Amino acid sequence: MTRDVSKPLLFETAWEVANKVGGIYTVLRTKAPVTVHEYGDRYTMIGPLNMRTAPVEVEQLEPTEPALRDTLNEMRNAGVNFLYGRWLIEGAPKVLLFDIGSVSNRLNEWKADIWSVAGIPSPPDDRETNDAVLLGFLVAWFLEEMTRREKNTAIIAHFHEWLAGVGLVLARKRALDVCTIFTTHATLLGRYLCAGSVDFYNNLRNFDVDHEAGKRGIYHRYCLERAATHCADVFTTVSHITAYEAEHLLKRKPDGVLPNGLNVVKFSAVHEFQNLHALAKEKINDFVRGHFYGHYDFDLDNTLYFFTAGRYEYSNKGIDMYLESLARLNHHLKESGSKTTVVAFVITPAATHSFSVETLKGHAVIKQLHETVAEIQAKIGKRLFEQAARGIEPSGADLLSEEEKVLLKRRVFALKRSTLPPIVTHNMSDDSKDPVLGQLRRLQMFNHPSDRVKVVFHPEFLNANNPVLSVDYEEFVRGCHLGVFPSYYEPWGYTPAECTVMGVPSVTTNLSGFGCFMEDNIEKPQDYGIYIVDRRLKSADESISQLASQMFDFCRKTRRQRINQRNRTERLSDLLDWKRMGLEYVKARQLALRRAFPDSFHDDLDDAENEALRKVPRPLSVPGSPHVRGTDDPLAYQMGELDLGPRTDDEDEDDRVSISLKSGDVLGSRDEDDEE
Ligand code: G6P
Ligand code: 1S3
Repeated sequence: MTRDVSKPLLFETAWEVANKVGGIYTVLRTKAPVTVHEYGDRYTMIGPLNMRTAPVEVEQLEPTEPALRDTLNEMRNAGVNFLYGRWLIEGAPKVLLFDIGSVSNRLNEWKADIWSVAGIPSPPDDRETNDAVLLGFLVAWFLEEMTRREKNTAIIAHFHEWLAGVGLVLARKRALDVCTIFTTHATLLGRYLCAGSVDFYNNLRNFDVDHEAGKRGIYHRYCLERAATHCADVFTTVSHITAYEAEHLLKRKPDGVLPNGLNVVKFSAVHEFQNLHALAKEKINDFVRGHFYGHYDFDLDNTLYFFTAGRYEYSNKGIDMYLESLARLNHHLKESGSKTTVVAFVITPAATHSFSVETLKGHAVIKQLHETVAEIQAKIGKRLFEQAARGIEPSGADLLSEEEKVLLKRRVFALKRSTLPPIVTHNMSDDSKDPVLGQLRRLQMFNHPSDRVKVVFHPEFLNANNPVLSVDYEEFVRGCHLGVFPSYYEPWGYTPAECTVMGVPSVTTNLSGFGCFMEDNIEKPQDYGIYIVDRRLKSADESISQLASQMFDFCRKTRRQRINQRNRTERLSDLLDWKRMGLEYVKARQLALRRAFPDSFHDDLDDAENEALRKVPRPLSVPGSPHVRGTDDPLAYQMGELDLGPRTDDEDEDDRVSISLKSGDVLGSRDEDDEE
């Protein structure tokens, strides 16, 4: 059928629409403004209805567009419950959240259906697969009704990750008149294989995928993922390294790579983010004083805060390598007689009971000391004023009353402690089996006064209502000096990207999508505060040494050098802005339209119209798309058919900020006193 492809409708389905689980939530949320800018009301995100979060995140609306209104009415009449409305985030995209519980009575029927149409089994007790089936059938039902009612306009259905892929498989099996895109943000098998003790990257070509999936009890999930991959008009992933992985594990070479961006908010005063660093650091200082009470014998002015954060995938996220390297850093700092202290945080959620008594006590005694000093300070001020007003010259000797001296002494005694400062802030549910604690014990990192590297394991995500570390994640990142993310399995990796846009240097690896992207685009990433550990060609031991020496070099920077480096890091944020990255999504949609509706692309259209159909819109008031190394790179998966060719000479000079990144420092002039 011929459909009008000039103003298509776009439905983007994912499990994490207004439903925070992991990185895909960040993709959808931060990408919303550019997609809404391009599609306006023709864009709707579809996901599951999470009754805990949706009511506070989504404002309910009545659909007005006839095809959508009638479709939803029909589904409602058939017993489907949903929430349609506006997601209250920047861009305010329309969302349609299906209550999968309202159709759970159809689960067995639909599972039988997916078996009969696609030959995919779904065992009874896999909750995630059951949810995926329910959501998938609802989405396919919705798309089918929409295509019946909306006959003229092309419809693009974009699905993220296997959990949303069932709808895509059904759309293909039912031959719905929509074009489809499948984006995978990881592969199921890749994640499982990497978490085991497998030499993953050297064996990618050789895995017997069905056998490996079966061995791990995920064969049915793997089938769903692979089916979505093969049913899509356009198949994409988030990085070249994951494209390579997908080609071997899912057996389809991706049509392109859609790297993840961020919604970059620039402060009008360049120095603002530096001020924010100082303010947030002061809050972390407060925490550190409380946590290390009794052993707080180091100078906070010469203390650096390192951190790693993310889901608790111990080896995939490189937490193991982080801890090993910290132990070596500790050794180097001690050996070199350094006066610098590093407080290294691990922020990752694990099963806990509550904050430990020791942690709470530390913060209580420091709080008491704060209050006592503030009280005494006020009294001293009053006394000084009285004396001066009466013409008596204050001597200073009698500033403190005997009572105040005793009170202060008591507060100081309360700070004494016979144990070392804890390495974990909470009571763990299973202390003896926890991998972080196990490794810290093995490495003998117990926050001894002689240690130059102290460790704090905070096994819970941060939030500003936290009684001991009262900062949200963003504020915490801003207050730190270095994010360390030595991942082994990381299709993209938002954590270092978030550091970058906040002007905080970070460590990543050449096995992470982000690390490879930076390596591809920037001549000397380390000059911009992006340190890349080689985990591809080096042995684990060599990688650990490399990371330890990167951290050691960082510790030797002066404050001035750190400030300069933060400025340079922050300048990279344009490179990660969705206003650039979103162009790859634009290309993917164009390719899907061309593949699904070839008859709608008439070569005999007059030039202007033809141009309008083909041309990727210019980015929104920012420089053009970043240069990605040429196709000689074996990991290069360009958006083949729609490759719009090399950029032309008539583009604005300013538009090429990142194009010359490989050959020169064009992200702004170097600071006078840059050290390297
Ligand atoms: C920012 C602030 C400065 C502060 C500095 C501390 O740049 O604007 O006033 O001195 O941070 O940097 P540091 O790396 O020592 O935390
Ligand atoms: C995935 O989430 P993860 O942390 O399980 O998707 C993210 C968004 O694309 C990506 O940044 C991350 O590397 C993947 O692993």
